[in-house]
Amino acid sequence: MTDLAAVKRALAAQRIETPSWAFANSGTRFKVFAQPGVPRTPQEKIADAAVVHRLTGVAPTVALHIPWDRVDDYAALTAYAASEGVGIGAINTNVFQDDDYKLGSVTNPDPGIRRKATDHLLEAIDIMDRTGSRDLKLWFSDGINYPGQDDLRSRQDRLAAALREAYDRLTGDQRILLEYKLFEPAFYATDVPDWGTSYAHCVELGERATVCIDTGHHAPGTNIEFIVAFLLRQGRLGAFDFNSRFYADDDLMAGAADPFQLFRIMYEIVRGGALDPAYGINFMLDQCHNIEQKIPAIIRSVLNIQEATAKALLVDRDALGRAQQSGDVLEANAVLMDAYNTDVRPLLAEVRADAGLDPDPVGAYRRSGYQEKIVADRVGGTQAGWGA
Ligand code: RM4
Ligand code: MN
Repeated sequence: MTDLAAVKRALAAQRIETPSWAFANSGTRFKVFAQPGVPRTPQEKIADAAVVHRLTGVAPTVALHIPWDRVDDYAALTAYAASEGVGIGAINTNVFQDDDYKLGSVTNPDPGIRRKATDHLLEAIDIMDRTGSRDLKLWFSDGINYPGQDDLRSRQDRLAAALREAYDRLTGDQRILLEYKLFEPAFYATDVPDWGTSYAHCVELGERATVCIDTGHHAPGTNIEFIVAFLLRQGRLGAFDFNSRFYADDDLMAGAADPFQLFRIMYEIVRGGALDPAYGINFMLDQCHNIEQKIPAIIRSVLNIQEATAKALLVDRDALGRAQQSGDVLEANAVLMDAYNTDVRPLLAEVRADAGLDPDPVGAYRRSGYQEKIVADRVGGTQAGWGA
């Protein structure tokens, strides 16, 4: 029997981090469609993130991307965020947009370029010192397009050396989240292509290095919940970049393409006791809203994750365990599907009402007048960085 009060408490305590870049313009490599009212500054991105938090109650931190969110005074930016009711979350590095990085950043054959890329990682840790951020999120676009273009194994050595330098610079509760991605922009071989590579580098580095799973960064058909279960068992799952995909790294709203997959992932999280923020997993969004309005799309993504989580919490684990133990395949599957097929929207509406929130955050956003206000106030919003 599921304890409904406990389910509601877990849902109220859930935390989801929003990405600053999702509030700004983005696009595909074919076109960036500019939207009116998008943020022009890191402060305006933070203000938008604060709106998402005020309406959902579960998104109290916003991740920054450097250099897109570079400012002179990070203490002032952190104070501004606090005044808006949010905190600065993970610091994302960007070693993929400089001409120097054509043949790689930390894995580049040129030691001077490797130095520049590694220095950027260290700069990001300096920023964490000033914002109080715990997480350094590393994603390397490094890889090669043609067999023979560079030595696969030497590139791993160069990667390990740069990671070591960054790792040794961490203090306090700071940690590294090492993200992987199967392909793109490199097409033949990527230097951190999969969770196994990320995991092996994390183990080599030490306990403060954990894997970040971006749900869009796998081959089609990959069983992501297996990766979740495995990494949790090893104590090496540090974070998610949630988004959804139909084909490759589509960066669509979490839960839009495959809500059942999101449920299966969240079930492994609940099963592993890892939903509680105290466990330390950073549940981030990493999305781009190319054609839809950004703030309500981010709110919708948060709600989709909440719905998947509520269903995962509703799984009758005693009944599931009994069915599994007795080898009752159909019953075990039915127990899981019963939870998935529950309409949890009324339950989440109650959780929001209990927290003094509008039960319908997307509707509340539309009624708030905020969209009209930013369209009027903000002229000349910037891109997140793509094509800039
Ligand atoms: C990458 C990766 C990173 C994100 C950038 C914008 O594909 O997912 O997490 O920082 O995109
Ligand atoms: Mn990502």
